[in-house]
Amino acid sequence: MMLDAECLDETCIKKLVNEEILAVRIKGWLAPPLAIEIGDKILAPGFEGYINAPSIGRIGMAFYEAENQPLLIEDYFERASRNIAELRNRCAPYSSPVDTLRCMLDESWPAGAHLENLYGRKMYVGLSRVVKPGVCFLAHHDIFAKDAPDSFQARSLEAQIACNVYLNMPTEGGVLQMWDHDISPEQFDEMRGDSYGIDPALLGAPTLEIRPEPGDFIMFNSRRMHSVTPGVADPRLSLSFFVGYRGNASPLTFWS
Ligand SMILES: O=C(O)CCC(=O)C(=O)O
Ligand SMILES: [Fe+2]
Repeated sequence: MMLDAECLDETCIKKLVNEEILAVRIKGWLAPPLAIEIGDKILAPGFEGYINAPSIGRIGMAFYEAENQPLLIEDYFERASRNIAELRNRCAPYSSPVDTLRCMLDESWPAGAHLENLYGRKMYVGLSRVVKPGVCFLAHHDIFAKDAPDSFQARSLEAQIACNVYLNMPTEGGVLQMWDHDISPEQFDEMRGDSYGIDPALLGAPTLEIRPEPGDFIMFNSRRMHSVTPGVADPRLSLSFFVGYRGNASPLTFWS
């Protein structure tokens, strides 16, 4: 169900998109002390809460926060390039781990990899997410076509992979949980009501549990249900984006 890999390569991406595995972990992708140092630099100037999940902090804006509302979508695109530069600046003099991963995806995938575009505009990539101690990141799935239902670009994805670099972790908890069984978008929307997610207890025992460590890089099938257990004492900081797959001959794309 989970593969421990040495590096990001074509084989592990294919196993994920073919649903042979739920997740791939590259342990110590960044040296833990470097991950923590970059994490401190990212947090130092402060951050805001999600529009639709205020107990979870973030730097940058995720496309799914726009919830298909035209003014928020405009806001998202208008801030995209500034938000990309913001992460770069916060990481300096180190390179942004997201920039490095963008290069590695392009280098490892034969057809290349590039920034996703939607409605003819470049998307944002490189969201920093902060989950405070005691907060449960509710169970949900991430499906691009649900966030942009009128877009051919979004509907043409054959698979969607969530990518996370973990920079800081709570002393306990903060476990990524995943479920193998599918919940249809309609069924999930009915269960969640106005909330972005559902109580993980409603899903029964998770198929896979991973407690990331600072420096780990994890990719998983974002169309399957997943959640994060509450942490103790320290905030859980990760850099997060999605990778879209449209067949072996097409470039991968990335966005947050
Ligand atoms: O922080 C995590 O471990 C997973 C976050 C998540 O929901 C995602 O990347 O889609
Ligand atoms: Fe998610």
